[in-house]
Amino acid sequence: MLREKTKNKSVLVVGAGLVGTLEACFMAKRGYQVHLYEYRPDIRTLEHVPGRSINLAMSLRGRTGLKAIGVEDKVIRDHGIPMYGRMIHNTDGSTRPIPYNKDGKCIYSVGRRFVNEVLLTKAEEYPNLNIHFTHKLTTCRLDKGEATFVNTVSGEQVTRRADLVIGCDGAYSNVRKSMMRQPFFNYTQNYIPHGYMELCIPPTPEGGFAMPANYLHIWPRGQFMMIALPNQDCSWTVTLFMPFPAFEGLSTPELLLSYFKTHYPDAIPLIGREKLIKDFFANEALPMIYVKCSPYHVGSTGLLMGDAAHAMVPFYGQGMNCGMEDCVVLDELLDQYKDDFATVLPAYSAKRNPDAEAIVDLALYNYIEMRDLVNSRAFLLRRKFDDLLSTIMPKYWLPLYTMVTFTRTPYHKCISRKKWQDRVVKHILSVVGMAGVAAGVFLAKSDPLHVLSCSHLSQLPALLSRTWVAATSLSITRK
Ligand code: FAD
Ligand code: EGU
Repeated sequence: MLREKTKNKSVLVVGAGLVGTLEACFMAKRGYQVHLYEYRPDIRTLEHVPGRSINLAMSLRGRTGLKAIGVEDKVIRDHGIPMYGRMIHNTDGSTRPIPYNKDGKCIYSVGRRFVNEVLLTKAEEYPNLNIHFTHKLTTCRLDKGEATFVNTVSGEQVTRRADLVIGCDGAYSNVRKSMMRQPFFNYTQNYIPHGYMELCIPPTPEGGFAMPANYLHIWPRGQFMMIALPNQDCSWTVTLFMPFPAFEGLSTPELLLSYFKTHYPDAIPLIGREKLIKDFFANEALPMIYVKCSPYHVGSTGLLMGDAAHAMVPFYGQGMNCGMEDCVVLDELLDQYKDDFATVLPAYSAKRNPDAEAIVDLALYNYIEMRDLVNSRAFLLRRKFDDLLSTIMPKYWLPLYTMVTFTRTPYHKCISRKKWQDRVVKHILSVVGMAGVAAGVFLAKSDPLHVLSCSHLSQLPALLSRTWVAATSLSITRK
């Protein structure tokens, strides 16, 4: 398996999270001498892992990364809980399922810790991969392939050198910090006004799921939103999203309960009144940040991947998926340019940056859309129209979330195709609108009462199909 070209080269990966551990496996598989450094102790030895979200939605892009190193089945088949659609919870407690896909395509709810552990165990199978836990990166010189760590147990400081240092140390990356003074390195970070808090719906007394299991449950409420993903043990992780001041406003159990009674009445008995109060006041709201930067590389010796390169808000369920796809894209370029870092790294930055920034934008756009448009009728109408077109032309007209979730269409192309679709829809609607006015005038002339009787609606399908032909032939060129 080891290749002549790579076996004498060393790669140092910083951060043994979801992306760093996967990337270490990819590089070990190519034959590099890999060292993976992680701040925390081995999570497999811990009882409780502190930190963010317990479960995540995994879709095609993440699965492609897992598959390449042979752990897809272990995660998806043996562990993942399929979610075939969203289940919308209305304020009156009624629910409505909206499937993701007509062919039964689905996404999977996976445990962050489980996936990380599977990846660590896989990493240990490579003889040329070494993991160093409790090592915190303090500084690095990416231009020299150098990184300095503090052993958090012994307090000892060590400096390591490698042919390539890859920073996979998350949204608050220290590796990225070291790039700030690099000429032409651009960087922005933004906090959004919302925070999130994780709550829990326990299993029923019989040990089953308290809600239909194979859905992503959503309580959309404009400024507020709640989302629930199923766990292996039949509990649910519920994530409450609210502006920080709103969290602060819920300062007493009475205020909390009345807020839940107003917005999520059906969730109170599911979580349990006492547990809701206990967990809410024991937890704190956590901030959400998004990060854009470029380029991702320094010469032929340094690279950023995963959240370190492109942290995003969670409103598309793509952060981990995108980070895992990073590993696939880098691997493809290493193939293409025969493991020559001096060529591969600039090519990676050039290829990946437009796509990473596209999904950062899409996630942010979704956050705004969820907030402002959930109840807008025009939005729902547009959505229906979109669905109609994708039924008519399932190959050609994919809704945006389908391209993002169920294909590996480069993210920036998802956006340009969506923009093209929006232009087409606008044309169709305006042609339909004009045709409607013309038909109205015509009918009104022949029989004024007839217009009010609505019987002309029967002509609408024919009208629609004709205007469709008209609109598409209106030289709407695809970009
Ligand atoms: P991380 O997972 O943050 O890992 C970074 C690692 O680096 C950690 O192990 C850390 O200990 C280590 N580290 C940090 N600093 C140092 C240092 N100085 N020295 C050494 N090691 C260090 N994504 C999805 O695809 N689907 C979802 O449904 C989804 N839901 C989400 C919900 C929420 C509420 C949030 C906040 C995020 C969600 N995400 C989701 C995004 C996902 O969590 C991240 O994109 C993903 O974890 C990024 O992986 P990473 O390995 O790049 O970073
Ligand atoms: C947010 C927080 C539903 C996990 C976007 C859908 C998310 C996830 C959606 C979180 C939503 C929003 C999509 C998936 C997924 C939906 C998606 C969002 C997982 C457009 C644990 N989003 N998320 N869109 O379609 O494409 O179901 O924290 F509520 S999975 Cl905000 Cl597909």
